[in-house]
Amino acid sequence: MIMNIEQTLLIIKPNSVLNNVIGEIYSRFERSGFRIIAAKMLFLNEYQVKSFYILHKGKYFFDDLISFMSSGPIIVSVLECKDAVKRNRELIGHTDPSLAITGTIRSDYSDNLTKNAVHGSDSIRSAYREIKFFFNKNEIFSRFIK
Ligand code: 3AN
Repeated sequence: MIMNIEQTLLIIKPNSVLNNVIGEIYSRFERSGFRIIAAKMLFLNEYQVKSFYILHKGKYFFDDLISFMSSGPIIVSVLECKDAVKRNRELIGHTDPSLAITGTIRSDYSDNLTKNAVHGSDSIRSAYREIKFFFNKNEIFSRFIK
């Protein structure tokens, strides 16, 4: 096994699907050396979104987040490369698009703080849980990890 190769979850959120920038977002990852090793389009119901975002339950933005994420189709993907978790977060940028560095995905494609274009796993542990939440092992096609 090659060291430091990681897998992480990317969600292209409903506003990005609506704004027709799925390909542009994928291109940024491909150009940066990520491989897309799993992908599907889903339209989650509130129950499913709540269970994905369970750790945010009780926060003031929880209800808005749930209704937004269940408002339209999303794309869920597994991305793979060296240090994928950290590099995914770097390309995505700050949660609040007004604080995101110019050239990051959230700076370029967010509509506001809730509709902030994409989600990326925030740690190796979250990536493991989030990938498992959406994908079976036989739906993931690693180029590196057996
Ligand atoms: P990130 O996605 O950068 O890891 P989290 O996990 O803290 O951020 O938040 C999950 C999602 O909840 C964000 N992507 C955003 O859509 C929404 N969110 C986070 N913080 C706020 C906030 N202060 N106000 C409104 N929505 C928020």
